[in-house]
Amino acid sequence: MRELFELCGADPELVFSPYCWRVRLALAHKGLDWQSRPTRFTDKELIAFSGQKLVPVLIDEGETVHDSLAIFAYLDQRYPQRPLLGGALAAERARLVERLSFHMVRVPLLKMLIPRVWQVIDPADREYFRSSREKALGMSLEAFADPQGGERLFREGVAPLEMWLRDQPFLEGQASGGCDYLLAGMLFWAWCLGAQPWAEDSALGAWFARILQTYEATHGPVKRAAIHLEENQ
Ligand SMILES: N[C@@H](CCC(=O)N[C@@H](CS)C(=O)NCC(=O)O)C(=O)O
Repeated sequence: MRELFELCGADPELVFSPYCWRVRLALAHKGLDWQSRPTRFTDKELIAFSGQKLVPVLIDEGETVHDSLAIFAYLDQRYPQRPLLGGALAAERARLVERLSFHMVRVPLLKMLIPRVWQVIDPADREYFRSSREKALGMSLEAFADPQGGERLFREGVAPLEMWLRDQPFLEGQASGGCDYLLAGMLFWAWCLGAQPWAEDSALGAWFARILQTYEATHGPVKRAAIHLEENQ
């Protein structure tokens, strides 16, 4: 059996982590099934066997792999059909895309999504979420969160991708591949938390819809949170 330990909210079906979504999309790309193991922020004992504290963690045929990009590489090596990363050179390029998406997309989305994450997580996770994020950010959640500013930064960050996707249906060309899923995982994070900072009729919006539809065609509707935020959030 293949098991995927992935971050969930108070509702175990609400899976929203960008890194876990990358792995779901990669498994779907390979045509592989998996059993979800919903894991809350503080469920560290559930993943202790992996020797570290973050999800996603995949158990496949007795192998334990963590880290989304390492899981992509593992899946390519174990299941060579429909490569995600391709050869060593392509894998290095994917690492570059991963770093770019981290800074240009992940940071703006974090500014947008913090109030939403706060709402969906188990109340028992909130103290851990606050203290771990405030330590990493070097400031309070309230000082960092800026939904409008984050949305503006997101649009600026994805502007080059918008141009790219006007010329071809996927980042990787005519068919989706690892780089598409590295970025799409970030957008699934927003989507599952009920946000959509891209226009539906944009090239980026059409690209996201293609990836979402392909995933939903085999795995059913993706669960989204119904979130009501105050005017200024
Ligand atoms: N580089 C890792 C990052 C994994 C990561 O940051 N996971 C987050 C979920 S969004 C996590 O497990 N957080 C739990 C915690 O902060 O304790 C990857 O690509 O998989």
